[in-house]
Amino acid sequence: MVTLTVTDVQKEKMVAIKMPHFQIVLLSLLLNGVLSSIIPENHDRRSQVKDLSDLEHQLKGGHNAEYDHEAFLGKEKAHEFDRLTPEQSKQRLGVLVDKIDSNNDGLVTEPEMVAWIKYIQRRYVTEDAKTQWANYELEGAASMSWDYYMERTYGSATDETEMNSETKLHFKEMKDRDYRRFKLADVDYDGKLTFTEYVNFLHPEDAPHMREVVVKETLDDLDKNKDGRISIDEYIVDMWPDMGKETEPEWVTTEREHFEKWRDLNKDGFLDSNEIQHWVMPDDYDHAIAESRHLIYEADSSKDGNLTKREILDHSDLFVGSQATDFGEAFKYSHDEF
Ligand SMILES: [Ca+2]
Ligand SMILES: [Ca+2]
Ligand SMILES: [Ca+2]
Ligand SMILES: [Ca+2]
Repeated sequence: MVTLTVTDVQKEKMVAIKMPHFQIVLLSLLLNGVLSSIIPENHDRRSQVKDLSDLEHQLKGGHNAEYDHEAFLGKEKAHEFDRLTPEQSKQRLGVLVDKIDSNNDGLVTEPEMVAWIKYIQRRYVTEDAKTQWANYELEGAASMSWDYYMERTYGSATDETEMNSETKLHFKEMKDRDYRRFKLADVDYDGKLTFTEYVNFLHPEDAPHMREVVVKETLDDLDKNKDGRISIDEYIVDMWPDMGKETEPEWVTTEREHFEKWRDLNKDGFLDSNEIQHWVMPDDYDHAIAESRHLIYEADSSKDGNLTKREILDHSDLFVGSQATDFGEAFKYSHDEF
């Protein structure tokens, strides 16, 4: 077994598809040597989710193209499609359509699209956890203990005696946050995470029993004045750090309206835990339905509520994107990977 230093492990994680907040922060600590800024946790997730939970908003066409591609293809495959020529891209999209049309009647219906999007989501989460599990050199291992996790994540390379007190404090916060997640993920209370438990540790947003930790972490990140709720300014500054320094762009004004209209359900001007949960983790099934309806609505030229392969290929930009600018990686890709 190759012994890696913690720094090497952390560097490997840079290429991982998705990293929990603490790893990103740890990287910036290790690489910069100073704690310059904290990267907002899972900001991409929240910004994706917020668009998706607004079905009405989506149907009006106010959607995020990148999100559509990721929902339809999976995060990793979405980027691979970006590297294909338009012809290659359409050819592979056609192969996908045959898979999505599970009863082979030539029409992709809403339930077929919903099943596909749920499958893609699940696959992404599992693949991501497999990559991380391998980074921890746990292939074949039954479980990971807390001590092993701590050693491999924070390790001895991070000599706390050399840290200033602010850095030390942030390390403590990161470890506390990990411990909270770890305990909640460890459903059989044996102090170790099986791979299945680890999947939920890494992607708590997909596991109902982990929801409270996602709400808590979101609140911790955004609630700057620590009054236990998120004000509209705390909400806005998280996505637009230049708040107060520049003239407000239109998308920020739109976000303010979203906060008032969709997020602050009881209209008291703040987001409480319940409202945060509704925001960052709307029901998974609703999610897949909303995205499916959006895709069908946009591509359904004949307006019969279903999609033919022709309709999907005619709207390939919607499903897989269109910028084939970098062909360098295209030929590494195996054609039967889907
Ligand atoms: Ca069908
Ligand atoms: Ca366990
Ligand atoms: Ca607050
Ligand atoms: Ca409220």
